[in-house]
Amino acid sequence: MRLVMVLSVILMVIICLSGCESDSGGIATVTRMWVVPRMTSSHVPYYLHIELRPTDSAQADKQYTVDLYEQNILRDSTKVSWNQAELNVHSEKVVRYPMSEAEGDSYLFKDVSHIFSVKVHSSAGTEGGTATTTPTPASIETWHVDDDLREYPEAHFTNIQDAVTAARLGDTIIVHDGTYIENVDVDKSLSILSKNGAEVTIVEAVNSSDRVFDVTGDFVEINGFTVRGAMGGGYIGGIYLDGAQNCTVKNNIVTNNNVGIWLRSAHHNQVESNIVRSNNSAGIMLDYSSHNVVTDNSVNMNVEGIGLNSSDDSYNTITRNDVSNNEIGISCKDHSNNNVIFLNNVANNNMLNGYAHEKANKWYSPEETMYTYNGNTFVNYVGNYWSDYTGVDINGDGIGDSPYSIGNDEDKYPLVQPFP
Ligand SMILES: [Ca+2]
Ligand SMILES: [Ca+2]
Ligand SMILES: [Ca+2]
Repeated sequence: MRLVMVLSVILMVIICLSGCESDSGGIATVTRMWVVPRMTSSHVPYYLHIELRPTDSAQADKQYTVDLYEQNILRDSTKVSWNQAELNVHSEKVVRYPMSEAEGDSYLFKDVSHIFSVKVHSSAGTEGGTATTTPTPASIETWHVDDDLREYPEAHFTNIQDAVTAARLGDTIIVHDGTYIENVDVDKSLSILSKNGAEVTIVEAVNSSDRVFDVTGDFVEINGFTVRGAMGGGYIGGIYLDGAQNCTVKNNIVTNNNVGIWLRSAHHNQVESNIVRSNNSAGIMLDYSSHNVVTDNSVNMNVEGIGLNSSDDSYNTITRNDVSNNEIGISCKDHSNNNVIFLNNVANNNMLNGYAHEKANKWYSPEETMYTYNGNTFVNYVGNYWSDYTGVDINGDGIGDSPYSIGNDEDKYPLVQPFP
């Protein structure tokens, strides 16, 4: 008897699912399905969001159940309803289901439509049957921006902010060659990418007292722009991550701002392969920010090259950067601790190559590493190259035999040649 029941349940599901495929007369269609990343204010790290558009079969003010299936197995349910005004314009509604952090991570920005499906139905039995629908969700959308509509005449917008406003979480914005005079506020997870790189895609502050890119959303990527003209004092930077997490700032040329790239209370971000030069104060500044990676940047001709500035800057990794011809190269001010700073080339900075307020950071690799020097292979910790290091390397392993002094701290393994 029990076996029969189980079988019939399975059969019902199968019937539903096969029926779903062909049923176009359901209550609602799924127009979109996406995973929303961690919001700092939320207790649940991720939600699966599903956008539903009512069909003509939907009735006003009736509560419908939305069953979520994950790979054809019922996982969760929630409710949705529309009033008559909403039905008149087929107004979309978003329902959402909590996900674990691990799930959210693996589904984020992926096409989840082949994993999840939904069934929208009225309360069982009372409405003369169940209407169902299977999603044909739109994939993540790509928006095109072109300032003069020359490179991309079909572009959706001529400025970046309008695209950011129109886009939904997880969308991609492609910015074509041009000069964009604007200040862009990015408050949601988006990839904002130039089509052809920073040399030909310029974003310049229209209001020099505002940031060029002001990022408050998590999981934002800003890739391939010249960013300039945020010259005002105070908390003004070319690219400013304000409490943002898991963002990527990559392949940009950041120049002629107050601070070039500024992370404030921003964690787990990647700042990579940017050219940061000729900014009025710091090139790259980390402020109350932890677990960020700053790597492969060229940081030149700023007042301070890379600055870790305030308390609670910790567990950041600063590596493989060229930091030269600034007034001060790399500085760790008070209460910046547990940062790891290694394999940087710090050269020809006018006042100081390095400064540390206290002995609280590692100015060498977290682990011993294998490297070759003059054709020989060695295993050791590796520090940074400092152009004004005066020590000697008697044993010829490429590492100075005495520490390099950095304010109140030191690099115990200074490199005697720049890192290639
Ligand atoms: Ca253009
Ligand atoms: Ca702004
Ligand atoms: Ca040595």
